[in-house]
Amino acid sequence: MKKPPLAAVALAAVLAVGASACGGTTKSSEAKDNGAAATSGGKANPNAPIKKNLKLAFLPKQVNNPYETIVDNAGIAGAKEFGGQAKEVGPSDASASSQISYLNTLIQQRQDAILIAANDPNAVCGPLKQAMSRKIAVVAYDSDAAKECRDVFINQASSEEIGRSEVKVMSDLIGGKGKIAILSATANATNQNTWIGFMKDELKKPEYAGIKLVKVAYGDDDDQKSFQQTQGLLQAYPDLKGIIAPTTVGIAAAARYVSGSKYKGTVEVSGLGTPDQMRKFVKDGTVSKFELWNPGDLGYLASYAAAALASGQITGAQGETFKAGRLGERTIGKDGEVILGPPTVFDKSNIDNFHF
Ligand code: RAM
Repeated sequence: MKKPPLAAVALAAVLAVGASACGGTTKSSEAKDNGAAATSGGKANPNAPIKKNLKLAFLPKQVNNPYETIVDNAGIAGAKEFGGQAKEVGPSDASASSQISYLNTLIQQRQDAILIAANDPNAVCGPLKQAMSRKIAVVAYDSDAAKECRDVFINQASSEEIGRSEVKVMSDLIGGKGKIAILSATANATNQNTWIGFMKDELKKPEYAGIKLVKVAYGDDDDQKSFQQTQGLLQAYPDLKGIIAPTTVGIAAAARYVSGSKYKGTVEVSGLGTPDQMRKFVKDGTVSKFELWNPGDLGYLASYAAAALASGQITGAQGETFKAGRLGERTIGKDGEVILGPPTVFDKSNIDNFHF
């Protein structure tokens, strides 16, 4: 897999948005000071060695999502580097209630760390707090749990940057004018809802006055439902100019629908996708540009953060640092958030350089 430094730098320059972390979905150090569920319960010891044979469990939004598979497989491979044993368990639908039963089992199994991409920030809180009270490290990755219910959140990129840049990309594609819709994942997904919040805020800027967001639809990160939702959007709004799908499942389904319909060439599809799923739609002209980060690096970073927490090197407080293997030293930011790095924009000029 190639690294994307140039594209990433270019995007960061184009965006010129603050790299500050988003509000609302992350943890405050005050919560920890209040005794709210700190895993170690004590002070961080940055020199503590990584414990041997740590048991890590990844609980993705759903297991049959190619994106989550890349993330978790890389996390599992990363754990081998420090002698840990990691596994992935999870539901086939992206629902919070399905995740709860997995959480209960993982707590009974006395995992050293649970890593979760939360399908709802609050619905999974009860079992996550229970896990932390039993000294199980809790790492949210990809989609955050409420900040008092996890030790750290490994965010793929600045949520603000993701949301604002998706509007900017779409605006460029449609010449700053016309109706657009968002095809999201599930209605309660923390990550998509945070990004959509920033998209709506970005759309308030005068340069986007010609763009009207007509609908936010939900495909539940289910391929068929996302395909049908795309069809429904285009039936309801035949003059739609663009669809932003901030989900790898949604964008692939939307692109597949548009590529086989009369809307190909008139409706732009953009958002977040994996290069392997989107390549054919870039090559057939349905999709011009979309974004993503390196999902493997996200899982790898989450694994190292889990090991650092479970070994007492960090507690999740702002300013603590830990070593994340090939990704180098990382620092915990405000509200327990660790940011992987800026996203990359893919188009026909660079897509063949990326294989994930
Ligand atoms: C889907 C999931 C995931 C999100 C990506 C971009 O695979 O919704 O949570 O981060 O899209």
